[in-house]
Amino acid sequence: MKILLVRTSYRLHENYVYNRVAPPVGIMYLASCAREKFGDAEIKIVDLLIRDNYDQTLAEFKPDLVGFSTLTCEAFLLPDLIARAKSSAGRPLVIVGGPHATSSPLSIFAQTAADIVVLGEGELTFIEIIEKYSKDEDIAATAGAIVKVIDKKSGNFKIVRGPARSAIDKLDSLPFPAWDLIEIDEYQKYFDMNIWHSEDRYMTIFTSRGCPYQCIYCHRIFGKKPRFRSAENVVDEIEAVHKKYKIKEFQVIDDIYNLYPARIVKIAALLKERNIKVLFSFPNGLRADIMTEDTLKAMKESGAYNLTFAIESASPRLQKLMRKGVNVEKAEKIIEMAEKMGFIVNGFFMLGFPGETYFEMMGTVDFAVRSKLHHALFFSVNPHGFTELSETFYQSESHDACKGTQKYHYFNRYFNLANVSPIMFAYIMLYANIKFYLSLPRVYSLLKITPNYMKFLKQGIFFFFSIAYHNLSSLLKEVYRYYGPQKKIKK
Ligand code: B12
Ligand code: SF4
Repeated sequence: MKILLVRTSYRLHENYVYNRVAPPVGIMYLASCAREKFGDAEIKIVDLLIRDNYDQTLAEFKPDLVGFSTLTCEAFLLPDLIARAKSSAGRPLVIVGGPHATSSPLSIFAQTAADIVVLGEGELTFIEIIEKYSKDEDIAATAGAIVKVIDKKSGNFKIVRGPARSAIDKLDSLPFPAWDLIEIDEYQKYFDMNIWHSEDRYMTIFTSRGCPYQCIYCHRIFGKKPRFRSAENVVDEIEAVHKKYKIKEFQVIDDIYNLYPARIVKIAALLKERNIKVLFSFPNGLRADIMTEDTLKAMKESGAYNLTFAIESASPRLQKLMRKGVNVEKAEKIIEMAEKMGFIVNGFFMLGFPGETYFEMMGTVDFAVRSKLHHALFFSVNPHGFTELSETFYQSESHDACKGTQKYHYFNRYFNLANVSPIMFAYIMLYANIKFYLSLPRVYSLLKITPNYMKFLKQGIFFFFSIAYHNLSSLLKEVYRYYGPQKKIKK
């Protein structure tokens, strides 16, 4: 069986501002699982984020099965990509998985020629589909999948949804991601999730799945029950990558790495015991109000130098509404402590929650500005499908998870449910960035702490200017939309 796994890419479309890359950990897991289960399977990965070799691979490799991993903002690319796969020599079975498949599965059947959509955590479902397909067994009703069943006589099709798939409890049972199937060195040529790199070469690592918190905007790919790989298993992976690929820098992309502090302490102890000297950054958000001094010390000891805290809003009302419930005062103290301990400290903020007022937005901006954060990202709230946010607040006719999906980008205000006008919203986004960075003490502390000036110059400076440019042009567009000639108003 020849299997091609494709990560779709947004790099060519208009939303260029947060144009980052990261190794495609999800499909690397699928590949290693398929290889472990079916020793004779030939597998290739095409990562369109870094290289456009899709048609060439289809023509030369002639896969029997093509699996796509897609985000909602890339979903508009699927119809064409799938059509090209379907007309290629191998006439492959097409499966779509990943965040968009989990968020808006039915839209994929409506818009593309995909055969199967896989929901959520994909390894076990993927293996079962391959097994059934290779034995020519019926795939419909596979747990975790939705299958298009075509009536051979009439040509009509129906959609069969299998039962829910249980989560993988023992994450240690999964093989490590298939690093050999990606071009590791290509990733360092592009901007990635960590603008403060110490080393050029890096690898991403995912050490836990599922989160017990209930934030209304969050994906549910891995469910609500947290599951952790053991400290030994995590350190084994780090050791393997370090030895095999001489990589020293790891980006931990867990949703909530610091949920289980004892494991962090154990990871630090094991790295020390095995004399593995590596560096860690956490670009995907840690929870500040459950962080402790001991956990920070253990992280520092194990080589962590760059932390990101997802605060989102300084308003207690909005913390309650979004069900994140961060204790903002505690978060502020932890940020200060982490800064004192010598970490680079980043913050994530979201503006534009339903009913959010001007004063609430400004309160969040003020919090960020007065905090000891080195770097802050101000995102606008967007409703992804299969989140409580989209189900509760965006049930209007204007919300169609398939329409304009390429605009589902953290810096775009595709919807505005906040209690401010679009112009004011755009202005606050611009103001937030200017106010945060136009501070001499902050710029000084940033320069003092940057571990790699070249990387910072390349990534950081470009990043700041692109955010400023994006925000300024959004503001001008809103002003033009409001005050410009009527005929030019875009609906
Ligand atoms: C690393 C990361 C990135 C990286 C790489 C993204 C990528 N395409 O791989 C970068 C930095 C590029 C990125 C950028 C963005 N990201 Co991002 N990112 C993540 C993050 C933190 C980890 C992804 C990961 O590797 N997970 C670990 C692996 C194991 O999980 P996985 O990829 O989901 O794969 C599993 C299943 O989904 C499934 N599966 C996946 N693919 C396939 C394919 C097949 C065939 C099958 C059967 C199964 C399957 O099986 C896998 C194993 O269980 C996730 C959050 C998260 N916890 O997943 C957000 C996440 C994917 N990002 C998200 C978003 C919104 C963005 C941005 C749009 C944000 C922005 N700037 O505005 C950008 C833009 C990206 C773009 N293409 O335009 C959302 C996507 C929601 C959605 N419905 O689309 C997520 C889920 C976070 C969230 N806020 O909810 N991101
Ligand atoms: S946003 Fe973070 S804390 Fe909230 S549910 Fe998602 S992963 Fe958990």
